Amino acid sequence: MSVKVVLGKKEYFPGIGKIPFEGPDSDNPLAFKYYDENRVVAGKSMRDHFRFAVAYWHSFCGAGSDPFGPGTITFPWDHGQEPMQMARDKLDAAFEFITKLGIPFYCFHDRDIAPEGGDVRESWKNLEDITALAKKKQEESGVRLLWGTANVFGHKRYMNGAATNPDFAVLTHAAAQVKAALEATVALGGENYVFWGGREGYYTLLNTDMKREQEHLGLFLQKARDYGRKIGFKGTYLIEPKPMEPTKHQYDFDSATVIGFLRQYGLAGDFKLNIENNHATLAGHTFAHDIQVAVDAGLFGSLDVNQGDPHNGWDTDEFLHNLYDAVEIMLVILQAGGLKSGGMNFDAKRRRSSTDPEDLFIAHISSMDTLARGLLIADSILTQSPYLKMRKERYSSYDSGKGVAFERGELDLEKLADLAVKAGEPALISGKQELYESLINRYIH
Ligand code: XUL
Ligand code: CO
Repeated sequence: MSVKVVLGKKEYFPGIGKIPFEGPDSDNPLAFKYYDENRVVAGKSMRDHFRFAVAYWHSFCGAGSDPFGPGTITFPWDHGQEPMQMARDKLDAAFEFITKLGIPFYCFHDRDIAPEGGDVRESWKNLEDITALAKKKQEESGVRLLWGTANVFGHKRYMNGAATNPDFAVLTHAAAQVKAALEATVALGGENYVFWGGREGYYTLLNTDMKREQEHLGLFLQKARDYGRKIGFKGTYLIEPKPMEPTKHQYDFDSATVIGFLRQYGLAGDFKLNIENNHATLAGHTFAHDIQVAVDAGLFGSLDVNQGDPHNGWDTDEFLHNLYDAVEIMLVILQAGGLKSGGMNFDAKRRRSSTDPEDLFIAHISSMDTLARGLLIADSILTQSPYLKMRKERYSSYDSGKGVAFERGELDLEKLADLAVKAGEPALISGKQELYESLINRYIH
């Protein structure tokens, strides 16, 4: 793709303007059909419901390489220039893209926005310089930082983990990176800070002291939390569960595992969960399930939105376009009272063969529209259908009589057993799964 220069300013996505809302009858792939940022649904604008964010790494760094071949996508901001100049050009391109799409937030790893230097100090300086530029870009555009994070998994030094590395020297390098990434996040007013456990896990128990590694991870997170608070970070720390890949056994397996870990290490007051669809499905759950688990624990933080391929078992990070999933998660989120300081980060990549610059726009637009439709449908189900009443009635035996006494903790096991003896075999009560499924489909159609 060519770069257009107008009045000395480079345009990296020429020919594509601000993406308009045109409504459901529009045939224009570069327009929103359902995501109308100002439309109020369930008391909030769509903009505030979703708090969408662009993921810097997939959108501006990942050129489509896979184990079988190099990248296929040519980025116009990458033409062999010196690495810091490339980082500055990439920043210009990123803000042009985010602004044209009208997305309010972005997310990054330290190494996405600034290159690793020859040593720790040079890496810190690179990140500080780009952070200063990003701050200006944020002020000019109104785009905000949903979260920052550190890439402590890509460099070869992290091949055996970062905070869980058996070598203490590697752990200190992870600390150096996390320290600087926290500083960048604070400087940019980031609302959250994410820890995805990159290579925190193991391949074989034969060479692994799991207990010691997990204790190191707990300590590391405590120290990172304390430093962030010391430099003025008031936002939420987030852990992003993933069950496998890159390691065979990732320590942050799923929501339930991470909740136990946070409670064990005294982190649940500062940390919440950042839940990703394709990570939940790799763990054998649905996205809605892992979100609900976090909501129920009071630890739901934010979302990485994407979807996996139902026919294979790795992290394909596709843009979410499954309407049924969107409805299911919006049902959970609406009932939980919304995203609060979290958001929906598009941790998704276009396919390796989607090489046109417009494909990056279309991918985001399609996902935003899918989620907007999901919101509208979920809101109708909750406000117009008998769905909530049906589910409540399933539990009505706990709303009166001995059921209430049980819920209050007033019946011991002997009293409960007596009740069974007296009442005899209970009548079968249908779970009505197909009725629920048909109700959801009726509202989708
Ligand atoms: C990897 C993944 C990461 C985190 C941030 O599967 O999801 O990109 O979101 O480190
Ligand atoms: Co993610």
